[in-house]
Amino acid sequence: MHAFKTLGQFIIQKQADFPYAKGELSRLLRDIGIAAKIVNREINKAGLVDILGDVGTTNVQGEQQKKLDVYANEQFIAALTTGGECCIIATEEEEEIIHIQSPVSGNAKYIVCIDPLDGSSNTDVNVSVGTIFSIYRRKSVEGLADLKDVLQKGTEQVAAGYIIYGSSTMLVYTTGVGVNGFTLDPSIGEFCLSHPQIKIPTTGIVYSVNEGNYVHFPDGIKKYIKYCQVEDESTNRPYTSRYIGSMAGDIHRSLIKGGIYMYPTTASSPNGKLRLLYECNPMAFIIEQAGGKATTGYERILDIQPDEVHQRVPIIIGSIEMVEKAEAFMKEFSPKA
Ligand code: P6P
Repeated sequence: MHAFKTLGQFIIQKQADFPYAKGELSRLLRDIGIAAKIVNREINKAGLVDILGDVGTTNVQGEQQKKLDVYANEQFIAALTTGGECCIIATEEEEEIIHIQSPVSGNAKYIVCIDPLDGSSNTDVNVSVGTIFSIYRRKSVEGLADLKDVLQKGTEQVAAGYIIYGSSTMLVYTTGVGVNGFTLDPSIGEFCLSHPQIKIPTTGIVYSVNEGNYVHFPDGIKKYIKYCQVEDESTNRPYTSRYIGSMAGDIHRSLIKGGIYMYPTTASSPNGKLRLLYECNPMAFIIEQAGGKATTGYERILDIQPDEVHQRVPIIIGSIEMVEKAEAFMKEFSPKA
């Protein structure tokens, strides 16, 4: 019988890291873990029931919503509402922020920004998808929390994490004291500590970018991609290209094996495609906590002051030596105007 530590046991044990913690963040993380298990169950049987395919509606991004998108959004909102620790939710699936008005959450102090099912276009073809979340403490001290409590820099996050629904289902999160990974054991319905204190390798041999957009990339990114492809045994090049079109999957591989993931500006996404609040900031917090780096090519992702909820930014993230090499190419060939 192996001795395992469940997510719940770990959260409670780590609560001691925060002397003033009264358990609210622990309960909030527990609520997210519960919703993740419910979403996981539906994803795992999606091919068997009519939950795939489009619902005929589109989300704020103008993307065709898949039934699983809608389902996942509903489950995380329900869990966070019932749990009573969250006062505002900003979700990719809704234009406006959601104020949680319930007796139990009247004094709730946490804000959750979430992409309930990132990479959902992969659900029809059985490729990994993910949930990405970011947690802030409200700054306002009186009245209802509002938009300014949501538009906080990534450096203000109190926790961030992702769930990856892949060959196994994992929850990876940080509260600013390292990064820990938990694998769902379906036989007991618990996330169990499987990857304690994850550290991202300082370098790697995998670069991850949608090269279909190559012609529209900044010259610095083009030069970096060519650098990755040049033969040089002393630096293990040419690197390998891997891109699955699901941020959680591409970032998770980089975290475990080392590597770099990039979503630069393109013609169709002049500010980049990925959203600052619920994709780039949480992933940047996790990767920095694991010893990596996350930048737009010009500035640290976590230092950006958000202007609006669904703001997009370009991102270069992963092993620190690879990210710094890409930054050097950006500085030389695509200097900031
Ligand atoms: P493209 C999924 O839609 C997503 O937000 C990320 O998960 C993924 O890395 C990226 O967009 C894929 O975008 O334009 O390469 O299909």
